[in-house]
Amino acid sequence: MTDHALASVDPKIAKQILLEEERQHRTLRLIPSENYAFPAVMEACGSVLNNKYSEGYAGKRYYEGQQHIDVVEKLACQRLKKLFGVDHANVQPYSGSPANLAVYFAFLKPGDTVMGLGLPSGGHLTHGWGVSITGAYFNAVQYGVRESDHRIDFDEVAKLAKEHKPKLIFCGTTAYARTVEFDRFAEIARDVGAILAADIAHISGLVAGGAHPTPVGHADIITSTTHKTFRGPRGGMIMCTKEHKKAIDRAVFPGLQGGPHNGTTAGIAIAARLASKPEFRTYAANVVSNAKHLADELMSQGITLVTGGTDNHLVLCDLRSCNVPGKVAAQALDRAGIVCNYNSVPFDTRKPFDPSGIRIGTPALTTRGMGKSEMVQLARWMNEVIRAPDDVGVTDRIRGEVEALCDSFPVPR
Ligand code: DSN
Repeated sequence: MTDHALASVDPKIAKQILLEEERQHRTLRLIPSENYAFPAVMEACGSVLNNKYSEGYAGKRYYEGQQHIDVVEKLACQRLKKLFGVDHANVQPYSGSPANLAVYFAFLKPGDTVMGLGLPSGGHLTHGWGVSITGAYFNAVQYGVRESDHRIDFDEVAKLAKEHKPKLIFCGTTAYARTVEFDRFAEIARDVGAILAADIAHISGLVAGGAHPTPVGHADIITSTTHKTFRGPRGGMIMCTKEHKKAIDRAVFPGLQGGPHNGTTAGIAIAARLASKPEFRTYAANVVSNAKHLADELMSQGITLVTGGTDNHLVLCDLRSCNVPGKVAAQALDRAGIVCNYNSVPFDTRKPFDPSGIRIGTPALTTRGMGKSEMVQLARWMNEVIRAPDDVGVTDRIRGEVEALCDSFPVPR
């Protein structure tokens, strides 16, 4: 075998990977959908499994040479079934959006009605938002959050469901700091005969680790990415009850995709194994307690939080009372080594590309082993930067302090 080290084959790309590795080490990663994958997952993703085509499912492939891939895929499915307590798991979706598209393809025809949480209320593009194919090809009805407390308005969900009779209801969020009440969604879906799909992309690690109620027993279909709180590879998965197994499998392949990404499949299997360990339950609980500590300290610094706190891994800051647009704050924080994303807040009057809030979360910092005192310190740094986003002295000083903290909490390798 010839060992062509990346640095000699493509020094430009090698350099950027090295710099990115350094950036990930020297900054505080607060984007709630990001994390550090388990090192064993990274190893599997870069393995020879990349080189194999495997269209079909274990035991029924369109290519020979599946002796090892079949074992890997079966292990991934078995482990997910056990971990989440579901009848069936499909690990082939390339990521969360294709997983959700497969659900549409399994149950809806173009023009059929789907209901989902609107993007400005913390939903996802693929839950029927207008600019997504799901809003363009289906009759999408969007529910929202209450203006008074920014929590999901179940009266509105029930009313819209009765009025529009959707075939499919999506629940699940990308910018919502509160527990998703799957039981209440299930009751509404049952009343109107809709399929309920729970998109747990953000919280699948919390669900697996017992830090968020499970949708199992409430939702017919569960979709997720595998790289967020779950700490697996960039990928997707769909879990479902027995009755929907065939429809889901067909929708993924041959409906939507060709060959699965086998390195990713192995990564999902590894993440599922690691997520079943007691340490992962501790991790999931710590993600939530860290988010609460961060939220509490931000509020005591005078920063307004949407819904006034958090139940999960995520905190949505409304910066209108600080008179700083979300993007200005996010860019200043980035200069200080604190990486988050600007985000709309419910009923935002600013545009999505220049909104009023920032979205932060604790999955990655918790993976690095940070706890309460680091969260308190972080909230204080954030407050200083948000109050003086143009003050280079402040951002430079905090950047140095952030780097010192990062050195004490190395990223998993
Ligand atoms: N990109 C994901 C997030 O950041 O929440 C959703 O797709």
